[in-house]
Amino acid sequence: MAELAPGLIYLPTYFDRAQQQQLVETLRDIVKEAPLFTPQMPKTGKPFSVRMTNCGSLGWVSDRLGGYRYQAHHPLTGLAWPAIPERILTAWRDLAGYPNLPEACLVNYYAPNARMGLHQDRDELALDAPVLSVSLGDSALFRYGGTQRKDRTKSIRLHSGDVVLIGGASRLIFHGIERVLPGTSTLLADGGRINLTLRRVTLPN
Ligand code: MD3
Ligand code: FE
Repeated sequence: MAELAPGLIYLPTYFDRAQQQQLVETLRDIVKEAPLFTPQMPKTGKPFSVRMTNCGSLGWVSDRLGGYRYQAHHPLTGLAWPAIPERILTAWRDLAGYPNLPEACLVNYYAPNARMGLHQDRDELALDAPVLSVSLGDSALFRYGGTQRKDRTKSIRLHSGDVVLIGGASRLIFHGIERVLPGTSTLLADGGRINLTLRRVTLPN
C-alpha cells in the first residue's frame, strides 16, 4: 500500500489472478445486459475513445445535448443497470471508510488506442465519499496532478488487479489515462483494459 498524495492510496495487486478472472466473467454478463456505449462530449458531440457501461442504481452517461450526468437507465436499451457485483461491494466495505454503499459502478473499456484526457470527477454530490478504481487487463499510464489544471503532474503505471482509492484532499484532483500498454496482460483474450470506478453519487439521507 502506498499513499501517492494525501488521500490518494495505491493498492497494487489487491485482486489476485483468480479474482480478476472471476470479475471478468461477471463483467461479460453485465455487458450482455447493458452493452458498451460510446459517450459524447457535451455540446460538441465529439465521441470518447473509451467505451462505457455501468452497474448499480445510477450510471454515468454523457451526450451532446444532455451533458455529463447520472441516470438510472441505460441510454440505448432504456433498461435499469445491472447490479454491482458482490465482490466489488466487499472491496468498498473493506476500503472506502464510508458509511454508505456506492450507487454507481462505471465500467470503462479501453481498446489499445483509447485514452482519457485530464479531467476532474465532479458530477457526484457526495464529494466526501472516495472513488474506488479497479484496473483489469493491459497496464496503463495513469497521470494525476493537483486540484488546479495547471498543477504539476506525475504518472504511474496501473496494472491488472490494482486498486486506487481517491478521497480526502485528492478527491478533486485532475487525472487521466495517457495510454494503454498493449500486450502487457493475458487477462483479456482480445487485449485492452477495463477500469471499474465505484462512486457514491447522492448524499445519504
Ligand atoms: C482521481 N477513470 O472514470 S481510474 C473515470 O482508468 C476515470 O478509467 C480512469 O478517471 C480509468 O473518471 C482513472 C483512477 C481514478 C478514478 C477516479 C478519480 C482517479 C481519480 C476521481 C478523482 C481523482
Ligand atoms: Fe475520472
